[in-house]
Amino acid sequence: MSTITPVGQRFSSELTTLATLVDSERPGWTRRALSEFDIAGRDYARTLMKQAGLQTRVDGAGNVIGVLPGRLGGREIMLGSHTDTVDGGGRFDGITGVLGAIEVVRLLRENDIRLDHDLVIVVFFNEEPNDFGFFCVGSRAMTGLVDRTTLAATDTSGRSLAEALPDSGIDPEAFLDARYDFSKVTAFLELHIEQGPELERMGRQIGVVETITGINHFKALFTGRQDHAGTTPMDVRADAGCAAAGTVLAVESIAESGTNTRGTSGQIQFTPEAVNVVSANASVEGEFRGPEGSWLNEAQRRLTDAANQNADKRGVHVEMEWTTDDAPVPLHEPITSTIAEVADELGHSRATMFSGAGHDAGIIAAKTQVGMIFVPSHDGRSHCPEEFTELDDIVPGIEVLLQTVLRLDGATGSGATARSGGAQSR
Ligand code: HGY
Ligand code: MN
Ligand code: MN
Repeated sequence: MSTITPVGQRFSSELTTLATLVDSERPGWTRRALSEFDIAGRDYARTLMKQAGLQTRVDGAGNVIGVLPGRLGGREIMLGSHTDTVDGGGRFDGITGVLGAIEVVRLLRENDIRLDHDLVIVVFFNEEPNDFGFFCVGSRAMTGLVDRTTLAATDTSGRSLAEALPDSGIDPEAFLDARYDFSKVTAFLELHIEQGPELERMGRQIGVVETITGINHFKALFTGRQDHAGTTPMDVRADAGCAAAGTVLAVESIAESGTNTRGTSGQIQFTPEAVNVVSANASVEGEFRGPEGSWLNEAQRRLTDAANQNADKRGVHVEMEWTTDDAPVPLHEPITSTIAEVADELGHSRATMFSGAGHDAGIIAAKTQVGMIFVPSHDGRSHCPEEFTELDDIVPGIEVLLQTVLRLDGATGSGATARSGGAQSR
């Protein structure tokens, strides 16, 4: 295997530039989908793609797609991730995979290596949950998982996704028509930070992802009766806020019942927000995650029961909606074992892992073979300003990504050719 060392400084300076394209009025590094900052982030990534020699376009769903034509054409290897962040997020989630993929393109060209396959790089639109109840929006559009129901979804102000998309330069009709032809895609690979503590705890450099978590999102709306907080006796109240609070605690206790299972009530709203008023309405939005579809279904049933019990005993009405239920996604052989072999041959320690985070890879897996490569997260922190991965921990991930591409190209084509003796990139 010819060792080609990624140029860490390029990655680092591009990460720094991307980290300036954020909403400075929000904590951490905030570049939420459908914001002006997200547009700037994807535009910057497209500029880097062009500079790396890719033919670029933006599809009907806002996905930025770059192509490095192969010797034979016709078949593709796809790499990608996302540049949008959560509110108050970090600098590495998604961005590591986008900049890492672009670095792979540069290394191939600088070492005069021409793949058989076309190499396709994708910056997926809107991977993080948006205000309309959806996440992995761009990859869902590419795989045909969006429809007019998606467009009709509304945010808390009542605005629909269809009304919001044009502000990001996306025509709702083109959004519905953004299916990608995956029949020519041999494999999809995503480099990503682990976002958890396992690699650092084990002292390993590379995570070879076996399964991506299932995710069930819910939205519970409680309707009670607005009353005076001082004069209304406790036994005649219909307190929507207390019914919601009991449901939040049920999420926690249900999630504690499984292995690698998680439950989070990330958004809670009481209306009116007044310390001396019994809340008329309350909403709870959250999710369950886990490696087993059967557990997720059982958790969904148990929480629906708990919400109804918390509402009934207070004379409150509840409506429970499950907005997404993505089953756990086993990733594919021989992609996974190829990643492991490459890590071994490069001398990078590795561990097989479950991903508690969702990824575009989990959506693309319905259409082609998929593999994921993790690099460690410092203190296991992510979706927060403390999210951090050392550059020395990212470079091995890019090396594994590059060599896995070469291995897959060779395994399913006649193999990449170095037009001249490949120079060592430093
Ligand atoms: O929420 C997730 O798991 C991912 O980081 N979007
Ligand atoms: Mn994320
Ligand atoms: Mn991510």
